[in-house]
This record gives sequence, C-alpha cells and structure tokens, in this order.
Amino acid sequence: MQERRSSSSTMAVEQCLVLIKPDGLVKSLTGDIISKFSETELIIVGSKVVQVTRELAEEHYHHLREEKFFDELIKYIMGEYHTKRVLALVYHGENAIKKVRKIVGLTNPELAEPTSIRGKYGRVTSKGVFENVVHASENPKEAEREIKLWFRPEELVYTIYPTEAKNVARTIIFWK
Ligand code: DAT
Ligand code: MG
Repeated sequence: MQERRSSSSTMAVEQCLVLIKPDGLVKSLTGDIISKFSETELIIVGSKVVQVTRELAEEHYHHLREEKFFDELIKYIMGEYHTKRVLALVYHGENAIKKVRKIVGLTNPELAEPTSIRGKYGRVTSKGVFENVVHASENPKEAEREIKLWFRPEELVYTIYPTEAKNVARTIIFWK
C-alpha cells in the first residue's frame, strides 16, 4: 500500500486564540507564558490588552451558560478577583491548536501536568473556580469564532479570514 504522507493529511496551518487571564497578569506571568509558547515556533499575528465587558465574556463562554460555575467564570475573566485586564494573542502556524494546548495543560489545574502552564501556575479556589491562567481555542471552528469575537480584521497582521468593506458612520476617538 502506498504510504500517504502528504503534509496536508497530518499538518494544518491553524490559528489559536490565547488569552492570558487576569490571574496571569496579576502574577506577572506574561513573560514566562510567552517564552514557553515561543518553543512552538508559532508566530504571533495579533495581540492586545482588553478590559473584558460582560457582553464579551458571556459571548466567549456562551457554550457554558448552563453550567453552575458560569457566573463565577464570568466574574473571573472580567477581572473581579485580580485585575480588569486580559492579554489576547493570536498564534498562527502548523498545528497551532494542538501545540498551544499541550503547553497549556488540562482544564483543571489540579489535573494538569505539573510542567504545563496550568499545572505550574493554576489553582482551584474555595469557590470552585478553575483559575487556570490561560485560555486556548479548542478546534479550528472555535478558534475562528473566538478570534472574530476578540479582534477586528485590521488588528491582525494577516487577513486570516475573509473580510468585507462596509461604509459606516461612527465617531472615532483621537488623541487631543
Ligand atoms: P478549556 O479552557 O480547557 O478549553 P472548557 O472550554 O471546557 O475548558 O471550559 C472553559 C473554562 O471554564 C475553563 O478554562 C475553566 C472553566 N471550567 C470548565 N469546567 C469547569 C468546572 N468543572 N468547574 C469550574 N470551572 C470550570
Ligand atoms: Mg474551551
């Protein structure tokens, strides 16, 4: 049988949204986390610090809205327990999702590999919140949904997804 090793069957160029959550920022872990991701040789194509609104938080975690931990999860990502800042990054490259999520570790920090980011720096609070330091997209479809939620096209250095131009009347804030 002919061996099929075309790069497309095993490799896919993907994007992955990474969020360094408010506990990661308060604990000054940004540098460590980005250094760890640099081992993947993926490239960063977008990054910004975001003050997360309730609307953004609820949309990001919409698939978990029926969970009993949902309200606490929303408070956590909005920064109620740490700082009202999240660092959002878009990583791009071959098998980006798998590579990023391996470094991130399992969802529950107590079960995550000790050397993973969540295993090293995460904790479960007495309220049962998984303070797991980072978010990473789970699959290409979710990555696309999340990246489009967190970033506008012009905030990324590559036009990763199709765009369209629309004329809109809006007020733009300038420096005075
Ligand atoms: P992941 O972030 O590993 O993709 P997920 O999408 O299932 O995991 O959940 C999103 C976040 O919700 C997760 O980072 C932490 C929180 N969470 C998930 N399951 C939880 C649970 N059983 N108890 C408390 N928080 C939970
Ligand atoms: Mg998830």
